[in-house]
Amino acid sequence: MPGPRPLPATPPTSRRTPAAASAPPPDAAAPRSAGPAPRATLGALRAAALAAVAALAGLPGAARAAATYPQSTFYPHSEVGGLIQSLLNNLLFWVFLIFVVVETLLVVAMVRFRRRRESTGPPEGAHGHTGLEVAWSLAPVAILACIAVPTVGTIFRIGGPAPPGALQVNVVGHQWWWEFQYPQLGVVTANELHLPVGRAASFRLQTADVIHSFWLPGLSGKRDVVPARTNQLWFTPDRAGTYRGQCAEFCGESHANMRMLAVVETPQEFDAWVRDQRQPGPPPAALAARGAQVFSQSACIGCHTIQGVSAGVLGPNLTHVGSRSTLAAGVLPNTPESLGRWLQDPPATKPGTLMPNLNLGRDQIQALVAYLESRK
Ligand code: HEC
Ligand SMILES: [Cu+2]
Repeated sequence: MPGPRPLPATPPTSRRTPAAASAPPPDAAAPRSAGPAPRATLGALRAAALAAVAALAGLPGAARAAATYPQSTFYPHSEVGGLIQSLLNNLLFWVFLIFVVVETLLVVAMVRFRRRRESTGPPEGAHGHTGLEVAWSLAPVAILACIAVPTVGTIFRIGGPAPPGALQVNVVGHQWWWEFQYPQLGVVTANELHLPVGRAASFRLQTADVIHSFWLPGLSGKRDVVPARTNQLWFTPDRAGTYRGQCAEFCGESHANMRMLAVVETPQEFDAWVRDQRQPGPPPAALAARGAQVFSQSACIGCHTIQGVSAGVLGPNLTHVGSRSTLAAGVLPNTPESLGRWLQDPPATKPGTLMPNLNLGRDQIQALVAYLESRK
């Protein structure tokens, strides 16, 4: 922005030192000039307007750059995400319009009614202008209506019941991981949600402990998961892909380590995944068989379910842990090395985790890794 400039069109008024302002103007009786703003002021205004337009023109570029960020809400891939996005665009339009009108009036008032050399005393006020008063009472009503109607409409559309035939998913937030149950399919998994593209998914959101918030920014808005309450959320993913999400409500030490993935896939891929998840898992062989033995003789069984082996519910269901792409809610990639690291000392990897260090020996860990990784 250019700095203040002298106003060459009316040189005497350009320097308003306190002395000049207090000096009695020679033509004090002359009516206050309301002529066009001096040319230099208009030039400065034009430059400022151009700068503002250039900055705004940069916004879509910034939004495009956001597409490379995996947790951007700006490129939604569900109809619910799209509704929220168009509401945002709608509100941004009104907000921008209000900004332009208000700033224009402000600048016009500043230029047109500025103190002039010839002016004396305080400026004249305009009192009791009924037209103006009605206008500035009605304008906010109109603006609020423009904002409220689409907002409330969107709230009702996305807060209503899921479309018929939706896939039911029960989400349970835990410190610090997500449990996903598919009651219609008899599948329970953790941290990695699978959804078929084009079919509505209806979520029942509950928590096992404190308040969490379920958020998959690329697919929909947030929904809190509140103790002793069941919240609802639904959306229909419209593009296959892997979407990242995470807890969006501070829930303790490892809140930032409470991530999830939503794998949106074709109905055939989804059905294949469900088929695999419903299998009891392969019989363990060789080293894995030794791992199975360690597992069923350790504290693991008190906290973890493996179908046909144990029924603990404090930690994630491990029946098909080998099929997931991450461990400990997105903290580690699911590789034998990082699984070994996890089993050796969970709290060292994930501060505060409710899985304790069980002081396993090296060969126990090796056997457990072979066993768990074989559980695809
Ligand atoms: C006191 C309960 C408890 C015990 C005992 C326990 N775990 Fe865990 N386990 C947890 C919890 C809770 C998590 C979730 C950690 C997180 O992500 O914050 C977990 C996570 C895991 C994971 C990662 C799963 C995933 O999908 O992210 C594996 C693997 C695992 N445990 C294996 C074991 C094995 C093997 C044993 C026995 C040697 C064991 N656990 C004993 C509570 C327990
Ligand atoms: Cu959290």
